[in-house]
Amino acid sequence: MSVQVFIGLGSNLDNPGQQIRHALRELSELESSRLLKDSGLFKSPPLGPQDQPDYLNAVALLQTELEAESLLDHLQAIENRHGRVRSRRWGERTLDLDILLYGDKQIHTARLTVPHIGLAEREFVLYPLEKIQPDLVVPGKGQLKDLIKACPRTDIAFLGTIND
Ligand code: ROI
Repeated sequence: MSVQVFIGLGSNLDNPGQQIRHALRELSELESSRLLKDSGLFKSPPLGPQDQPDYLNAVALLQTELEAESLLDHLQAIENRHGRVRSRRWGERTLDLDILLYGDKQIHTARLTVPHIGLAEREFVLYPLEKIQPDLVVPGKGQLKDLIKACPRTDIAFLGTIND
């Protein structure tokens, strides 16, 4: 059975725009999956240590037949191909791919928490989600519009559409 999945993309190292463009292409090539939409590109100040570059963020909407944990394996393989190394907690990264929402499921396993932890407090997730689906309801958390109203303001900026 196929399910609609929202995936968060973030990068602040090694040409972040290209990291995100390439990652979107790789998402579009995943087995048993189809890339339906992306949010376009957003720029935001780092959440976490401030002595790191600003982030570029986007959200992708994927239709997939992959199970959540199998999708996670694929996302981690893409991150690794992008040279992802974990330096410090909440530190800089070449590419971060997070399963934000997996259909209307709430998942709590050792590897995976869905909806993604922190989703409701992160403008760099909420605004891109709004670009794709303004009337979204986040399982267990309510209307996206209400989450946005309650979210602390940052300097997030929409940079425009993502071209290949
Ligand atoms: N901060 C921003 N602005 N964007 C991110 O994608 C992001 N990702 C992270 C941490 C380090 C928490 N900060 C971030 O993982």
